[in-house]
Amino acid sequence: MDAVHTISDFQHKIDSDLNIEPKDVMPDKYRTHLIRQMSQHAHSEVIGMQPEGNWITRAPSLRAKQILLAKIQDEGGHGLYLYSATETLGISRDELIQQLHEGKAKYSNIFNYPALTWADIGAIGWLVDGAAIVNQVSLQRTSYGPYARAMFRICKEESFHQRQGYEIMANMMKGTAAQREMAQDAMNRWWWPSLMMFGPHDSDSPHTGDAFQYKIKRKSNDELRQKFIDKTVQQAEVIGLTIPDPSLKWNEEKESYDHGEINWDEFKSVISGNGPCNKQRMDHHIKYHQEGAWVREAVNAYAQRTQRAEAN
Ligand code: BYC
Repeated sequence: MDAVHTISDFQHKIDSDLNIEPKDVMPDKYRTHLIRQMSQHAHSEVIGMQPEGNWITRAPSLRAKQILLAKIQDEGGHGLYLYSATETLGISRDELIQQLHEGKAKYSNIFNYPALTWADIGAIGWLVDGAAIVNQVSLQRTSYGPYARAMFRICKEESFHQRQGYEIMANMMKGTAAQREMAQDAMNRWWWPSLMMFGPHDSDSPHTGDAFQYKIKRKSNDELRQKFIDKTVQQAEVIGLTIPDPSLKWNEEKESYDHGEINWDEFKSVISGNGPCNKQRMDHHIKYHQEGAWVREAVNAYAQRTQRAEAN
């Protein structure tokens, strides 16, 4: 189908499972929903570099350091694709960053927890990237073309990240008693916040209705969370880690795991700015954004000079 010129063309494209593209006419509600979700996604990728960046100088081997550096660089790249994709909706990168700094835009709850030990780097790669993949594979079928296409590339890189985290955890579980204890401690601290990454239960999720109507979401928060739990419990068992949930139990009938209740008070507190590292993450971002102003000015000046030279 050619470019969309009317709202009824838009609906026809949505109904036919075709991607909406930047120049298509779209309802304001669709545009603002996407700007909110995609910018939060971009901010999460970039803020997510901080807990891991903290370990680059302390990685236990040169190999581990190289892999971690490459992973963190990938996350920065994901942020850039997502900011560019969001800009196609008619908002500038400056405005998006300003919304983040003013607390008007959120980023994932998970990056407000500290990475205390090397095992936390394993847990982040395995659980956090693992949860992100489950969510993002489903977003490969989201209705907005630039977002869906960004997801394809991001998912390929995230699979590598998930494996690097699992490898760290598997190696630690083959190590000394102290290493095994460290891995289990990281598992205990990261498990529940990872489940919170999928957002509130469907019954408490205000955006899910519109997200399904516009085919922005293809699977609900609870469906994706369940998928992640079912796949991850088995991976934990293989390397001898215990999931810190006494209520976790295989349900024959549902062919999936029943799990304990998530602490939604903690989730609400963290996403409202009161998690253990919210202030630290934001202060860090603001400081380096301000210090980088001269780079942005130089890039703009160079682009203007090149444009002038080409025009002459
Ligand atoms: N954290 O109606 P709901 C990565 C908010 S980074 C914070 O269910 P929706 C990585 C939600 O925004 C990958 N806030 O919302 C990077 C809303 O508040 P607002 C990150 C959350 O949008 C570096 C309210 O709660 N992935 O992998 O339908 C290193 C009600 O929620 C969260 C993405 O960003 C949360 N977890 O569904 C390592 C995925 N959950 O906006 C790894 C893209 C909910 O009204 N995003 N809230 O103020 C999505 O798929 C959806 O936005 C969500 C939430 C499933 C997260």
